[in-house]
Amino acid sequence: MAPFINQNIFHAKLSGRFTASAPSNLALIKYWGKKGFQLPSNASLSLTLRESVTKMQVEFTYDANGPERHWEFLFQDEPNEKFAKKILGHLELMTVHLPFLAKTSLKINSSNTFPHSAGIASSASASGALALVAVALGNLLSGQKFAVDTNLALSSFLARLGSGSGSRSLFPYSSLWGDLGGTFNADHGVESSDEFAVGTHGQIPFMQDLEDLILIVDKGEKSVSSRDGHGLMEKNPYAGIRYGRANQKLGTLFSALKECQTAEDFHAVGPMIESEALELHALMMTSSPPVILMREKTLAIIHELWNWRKELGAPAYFTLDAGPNIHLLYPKGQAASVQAFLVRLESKGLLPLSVIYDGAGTGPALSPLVLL
Ligand code: 2P0
Repeated sequence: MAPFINQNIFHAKLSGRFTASAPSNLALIKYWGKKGFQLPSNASLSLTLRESVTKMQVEFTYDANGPERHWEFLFQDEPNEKFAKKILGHLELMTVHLPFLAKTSLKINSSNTFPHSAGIASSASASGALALVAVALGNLLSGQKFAVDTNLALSSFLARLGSGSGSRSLFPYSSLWGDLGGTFNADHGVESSDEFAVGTHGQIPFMQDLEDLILIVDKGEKSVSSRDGHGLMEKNPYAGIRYGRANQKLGTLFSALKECQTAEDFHAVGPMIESEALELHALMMTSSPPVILMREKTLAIIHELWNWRKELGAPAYFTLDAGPNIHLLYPKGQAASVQAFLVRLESKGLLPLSVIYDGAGTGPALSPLVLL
């Protein structure tokens, strides 16, 4: 696919500012294990979040004949070494495909709408926002005008270089990343690819109606980074079974989601989502060294959810990311019932530390260019 942007840059010097925002996303079928460079060992399917968003303001000066480019990163107006390392590393990787970046000085100021400690993937939203700006800048400097879908595919490709899950942060409501082969593509009218993610709202519009109540049970730093977690899959004894099985599960879930129309229909897909979350954690537990990211409270809340569902039949199911916090997924219209669940948790001494009301979102946004 790369290099995909025409490198005929028409400007000798240009300064301006782009502001982009990109959401985080929540995988229903998980990306856990890589091959090659930032390619997934299996396909993943995600919900694009609405409230958990990275906003990035990027001031740029492209100067074909200027001095060395200078890149500067601030997180919420302050220097942040850890985030800067990630973002600047991502820019280096993008420069391979977008050589104009080597002559572009950048001042990036990034902020998140969600607390870092919430365990929501800020690397996904940040890499999505940065890639969006990089593509917009390339188009501006080269005068290329791609169709919207092409711009998103390019952005997704570039986001992937910074964070695999970031490739899925650029599409409304739902996204699929990973090559599932010709039969899946033909059956569902999707061009699935390892190189970039695609939007799947047209195929599975039901995802638009999903809400995600995030129950924060622990605010500590993760004991294993995602990058190290992916690495652990290389020697996981179940890796061979996992990748084919994950793709198969994705196909089954995708077909079932296509059939969903009413809130009650969520019962047909919820169990698959829960079992996939537990499978992700089972993979961590069977890695060497083993990793346990769930806390006592995570398990207690899961058991309480199961009891509650048995009694009341509410269409609410959990998933987990690579962390201890619970994402309670339910179709719109179930808010009162979910509130009752929180009251029930309180009565059992299981109230989470905090909650975030999130849900399906429309995806990224790019503000018009401001020339400086
Ligand atoms: C996912 N996770 O599909 C899975 C589920 C965490 C649990 O993708 O190394 O931060 O940057 O490509 O994307 C986390 O992995 O890893 C992740 P990198 P990333 O959302």
